[in-house]
Amino acid sequence: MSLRYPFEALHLYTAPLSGCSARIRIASHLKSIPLTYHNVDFSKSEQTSSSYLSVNPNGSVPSLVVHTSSSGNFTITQSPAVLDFLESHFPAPPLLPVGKEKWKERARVIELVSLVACDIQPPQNSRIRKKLEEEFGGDGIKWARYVYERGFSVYEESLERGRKLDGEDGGRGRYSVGSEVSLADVFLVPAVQGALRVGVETERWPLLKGVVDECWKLEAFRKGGLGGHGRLVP
Ligand SMILES: N[C@@H](CCC(=O)N[C@@H](CS)C(=O)NCC(=O)O)C(=O)O
Repeated sequence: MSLRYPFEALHLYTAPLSGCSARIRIASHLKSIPLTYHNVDFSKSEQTSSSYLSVNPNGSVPSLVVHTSSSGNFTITQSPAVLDFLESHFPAPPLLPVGKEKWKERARVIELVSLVACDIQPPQNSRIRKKLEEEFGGDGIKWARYVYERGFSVYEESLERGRKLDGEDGGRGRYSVGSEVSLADVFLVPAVQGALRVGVETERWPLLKGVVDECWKLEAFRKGGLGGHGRLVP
């Protein structure tokens, strides 16, 4: 797929093991959007270099730089804002349920996205863990496990509630919300990959594990996920 006016090119600042960047990579593969990748090397602290801070003052990935022919470059930081941009301009396939009659499904997707984006990912982020260890003498890995385990238990409960709402309707319930891939799955899979890296196994959340296994059958998740090497365990 080539880009349509008014975008000339889309440049993604990303890091291979960044779950927040993986959200964008997976969504762009699902939607067949061509992105030019720029790797930000965390091992060299490039995310806090002055050149990268001029792109993203939060010192985090992802950042999407949109090159336009009419008004120069426009930078979007924060993965939900980037995903909203992609959803608006590349609506197929939709990753957010559309239409008034789908209001419950849409609310469920945004609820699950928020659970990962607000209640799971930020508290276990590497810079928080580092601070916890260096300034408060805490155990960053143990903390990350706690955050993931608590969050995934809530996710599992939400899936259970959703399945009850959907009833025994044929193939429904394969993914986080219904039978279509949504942003909820795009946020969940990289979070599960991050959790595996700190030793959290997903067997104890059977619905969540089922969703992740189903997503992993899709190339977009294998290509865009953490590491991008086609493995669930990075
Ligand atoms: N709310 C931001 C979070 C971005 C974020 O925290 N990204 C992580 C990687 S997943 C990062 O760049 N961390 C930098 C660091 O820990 O120094 C978003 O959704 O884009």
